[in-house]
Amino acid sequence: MKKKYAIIYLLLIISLGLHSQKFKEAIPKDIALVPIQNQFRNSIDLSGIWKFKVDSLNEGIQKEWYNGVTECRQIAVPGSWNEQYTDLRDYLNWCWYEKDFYIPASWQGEDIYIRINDATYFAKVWVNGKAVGQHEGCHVPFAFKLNEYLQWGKENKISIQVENIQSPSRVPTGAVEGSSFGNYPNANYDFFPYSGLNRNVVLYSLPAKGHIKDITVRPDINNTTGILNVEVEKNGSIQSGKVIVKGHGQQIAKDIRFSNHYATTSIQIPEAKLWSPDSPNLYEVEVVLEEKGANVDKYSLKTGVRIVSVDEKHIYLNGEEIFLNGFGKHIDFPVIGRGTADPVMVKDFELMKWTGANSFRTTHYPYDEGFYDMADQHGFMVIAETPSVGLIMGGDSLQLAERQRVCKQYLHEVIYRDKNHPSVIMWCVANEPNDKAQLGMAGPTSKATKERAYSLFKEHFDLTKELDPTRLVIYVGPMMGPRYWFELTDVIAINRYWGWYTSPGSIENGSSVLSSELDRLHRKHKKPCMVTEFGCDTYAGMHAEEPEMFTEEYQVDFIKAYLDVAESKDYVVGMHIWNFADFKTSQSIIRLGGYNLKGVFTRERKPKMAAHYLRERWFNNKGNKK
Ligand code: BDP
Repeated sequence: MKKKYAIIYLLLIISLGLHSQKFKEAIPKDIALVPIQNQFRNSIDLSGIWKFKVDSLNEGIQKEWYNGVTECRQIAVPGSWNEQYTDLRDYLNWCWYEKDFYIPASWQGEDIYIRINDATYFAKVWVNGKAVGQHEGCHVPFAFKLNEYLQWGKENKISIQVENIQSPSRVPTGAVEGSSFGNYPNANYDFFPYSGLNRNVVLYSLPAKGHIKDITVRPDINNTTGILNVEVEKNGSIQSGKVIVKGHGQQIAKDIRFSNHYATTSIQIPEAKLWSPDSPNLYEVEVVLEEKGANVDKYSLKTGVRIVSVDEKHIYLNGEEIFLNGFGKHIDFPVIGRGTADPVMVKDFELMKWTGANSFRTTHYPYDEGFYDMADQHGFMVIAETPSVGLIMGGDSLQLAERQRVCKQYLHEVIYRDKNHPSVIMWCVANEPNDKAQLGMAGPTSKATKERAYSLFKEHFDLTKELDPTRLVIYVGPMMGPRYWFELTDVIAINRYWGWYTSPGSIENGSSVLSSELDRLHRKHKKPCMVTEFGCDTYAGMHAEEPEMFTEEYQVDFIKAYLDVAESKDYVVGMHIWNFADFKTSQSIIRLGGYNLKGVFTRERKPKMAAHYLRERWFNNKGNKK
């Protein structure tokens, strides 16, 4: 009998051994430059219909599905699986994606990479049945070099296994015991946990001889001269190159020489055309690698000359006071879920402009790169947020350490990817973090827990400033949340719903609480303040003679009262309405039909009365408080 068990055990070990594969961790630096096409670089977008198979028992690896899935469904990439299949609406467990592709013969001899722009939340990647790598995290790209896995002149197969299981050790956090949300699926955040390949997957080639890995452009201004401080990182043995800045009738070139793969230069642009919301002037920065007089690689990006600064009461762009009128948003649309859809993005910019907004926050995760390009071109100021939403800075030490690791990874990914966009004026390291000793716990936090939370949270700010000393850094504080963290921020940013979640029905009461709270915060911290979220659920088409909760009239009056408070205070620097449009979230008793209805537009982008009100108030008075 014993012998029988020993044999079974041995067979189990052997079979596990056979299936144990080594997955490289994705390297954040590999996503620093978005793939482009020019005479040295190529790319192929793998968007389209992929094979798709649900793996609720997580048996795919053991059954070697990486060699090809059978009896599968079809799925569109980009797009969230939860919206494409009825039975998968609330499904967050493992799924497999598979696509066959050819590499053009002309790419032979180049370095070939794959960039997966969003595999939420945890993904493993195989090419031709061989384990390539893995990545943890939502709504951020990752890339792997593929050369050793590819076959030339034959079909290749990419397989991606993805899951979005909610867990207390992940960011954002889910399945938190005792969480006040009481929602399904059990996410510790208020938007639907849309899963899978939400953005496109791109194959791209880079010159194998040596290529540009990263370009960091830091702008400055000296009187009328614009300065672009450029740092280039490359790989390979090439030692020299050029940086050329083009735009507005000027072309300025400088030679660069590399030492330890890095080169820096500073380009002066006389009479520079600065970037601002009114005049979103852009310059092209082209970097060329050269060897023996011949070009080996070239990369161009668009950026702007502008500086951001802050004092006790104001934020300045190029030395001029600015006021942020705008929204918190979501990437959310029927059928597409959190998937990238260019027509929706274009429409959203059109509608934001229609209201007269000049800014938005990428709540509550980084958006597709296209958003930042559009913002650069249309003069929107962006508060770029990481996926660290509803972050819990206390609780079990192991889980806390895991979350801290992922938060830092996000900061690298987000800053490497988005650092050259002039539209990004602030980084937001976290939305509504808290310092609870236990997950989901209410009540006071002990001194020791607070101290631990403070020093860990400070690391987020230190890292952000180290990676990018040129932008403002904030976190967004919740109602009744810890206030001692405001010491760390450049601007006090708060989300407030007085008159909605508290004193319901009384806008007057709510706005007067807001007014005195803002005064207290400013008196204590001597920093400019911004309300990064305020709003109320509004059922489109519901009306009342006198404002009443959920009616369009209540939303207009609520927004008006909050904007009036802001207008009366010279240290308030921005008001972002929650939310631009209605969006899908987990089911709960406070979310009718699984929707958060705080949009000033419906989910289909039809205006509520509040959208018209904002247009009246903002459009004719661009950039002003009124
Ligand atoms: C805020 C959160 C946001 C929610 C909003 C709300 O930052 O994600 O959707 O509350 O309750 O606290 O509508």
